[in-house]
Amino acid sequence: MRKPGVIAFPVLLVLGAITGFIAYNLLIVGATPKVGEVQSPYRKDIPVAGSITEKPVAAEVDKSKFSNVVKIDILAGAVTQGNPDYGPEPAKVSSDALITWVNRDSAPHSATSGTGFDDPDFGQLFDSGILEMGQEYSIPASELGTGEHPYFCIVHPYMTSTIVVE
Ligand SMILES: [Cu+2]
Repeated sequence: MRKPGVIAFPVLLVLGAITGFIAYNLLIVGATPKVGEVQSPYRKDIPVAGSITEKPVAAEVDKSKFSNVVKIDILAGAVTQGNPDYGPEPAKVSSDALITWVNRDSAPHSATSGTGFDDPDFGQLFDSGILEMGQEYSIPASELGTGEHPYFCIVHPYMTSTIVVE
């Protein structure tokens, strides 16, 4: 009678190789993302030119019609969480004013109405879309209506502020 290991050893070797091959293909090759290929069912393409909200980009506002222009700076360094983001904060404006956000930071930002992505109405009242450094966005305060209007940055949702129309 042969020793039991004479058959069992090569069998175990082959089983080990098969297990290794399957595990490698399943867990390493199969799970490694490929460039330009997204398999997630949650993938949703973001329109590049506009914003993630459906709000159409506002037409150019005729600034000469407004004697009262309130500027809100998106402050340099706002990209870092914890830094001052929008200034002044909150911004108080009268209803005849034109509100203009200017991005003073090197990172792209937005001024988008709502308290954040949890807010089902975010972006409905106003949405600047992505503002690169130096770009600005204006909206007449009369379009917002009186009251407190929270807004945030869709790129960095920790950037939140409020505009108060009186
Ligand atoms: Cu931002």
